[in-house]
Amino acid sequence: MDRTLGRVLVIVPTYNERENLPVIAARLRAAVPEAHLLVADDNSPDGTGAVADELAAADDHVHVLHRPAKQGLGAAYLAGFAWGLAEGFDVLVEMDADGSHSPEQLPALLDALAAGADLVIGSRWVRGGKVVNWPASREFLSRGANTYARIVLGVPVRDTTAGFRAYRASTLEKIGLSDIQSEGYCFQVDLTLRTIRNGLRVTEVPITFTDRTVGASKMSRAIVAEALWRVTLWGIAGLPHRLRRTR
Ligand SMILES: Nc1nc2c(ncn2[C@@H]2O[C@H](COP(=O)(O)OP(=O)(O)O)[C@@H](O)[C@H]2O)c(=O)[nH]1
Ligand SMILES: [Mg+2]
Repeated sequence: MDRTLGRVLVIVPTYNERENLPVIAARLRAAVPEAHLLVADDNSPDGTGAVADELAAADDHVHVLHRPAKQGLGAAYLAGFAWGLAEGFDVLVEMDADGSHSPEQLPALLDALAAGADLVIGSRWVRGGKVVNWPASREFLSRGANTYARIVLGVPVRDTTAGFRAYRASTLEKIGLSDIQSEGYCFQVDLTLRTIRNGLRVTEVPITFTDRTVGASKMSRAIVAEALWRVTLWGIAGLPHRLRRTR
């Protein structure tokens, strides 16, 4: 792994991940020992926050952000980014707690960042990318959402909803985080679009995404609905720009 990137912070949002968190934390600490971990917990009823505190007490590379209530993935990441930027981290990574994203594949994402990308997406839908154990309905939803986003937004990215990614701190500073309203998984599309519209470089690296075996998904109809209407509005708002480009 390239060491010129500087200090790396991996942000893991949690809501009811008490059994998964210690496993993913240990895997990350073993796979990329120099990286720090920030758990952003939304006051999980199952006590994930207390589990995170125990991990942090035993390891100076583990930190916890306790948030008051379930406010969605977007809000948890924005709070994590603000914490990491204030602490002076140079790279901010997003990763799920449930084992779907392999910490062992993080070095590949970091290598692509070191090679010149401003945002690296761990992608299921590029050549070499895979999903394991996903029900057909989830694969259909993800493929459909990505195809819709790619066409409506006109971005050349195969997996805009992916949640395993690495940002340079400079990317987050440039795209502006203060006016982000996306709450659910469309947060990922939002940040991809902002990165591209700011003229920054996005690279997709193939990953193997393995569905969780423990705990429950927080995916909901409300999250899908939010993604659909926001992506549609972003597409309409971007139309004048796209038409100018093609003329
Ligand atoms: N802090 C926080 N974490 C969340 C929230 N919603 C989902 N997560 C976390 O985000 C990650 C992805 O969610 P998950 O339910 O696995 O989504 P799926 O893989 O798309 O089914 C997991 O680590 C969840 O615990 C939320 O509202 N707040
Ligand atoms: Mg998951």
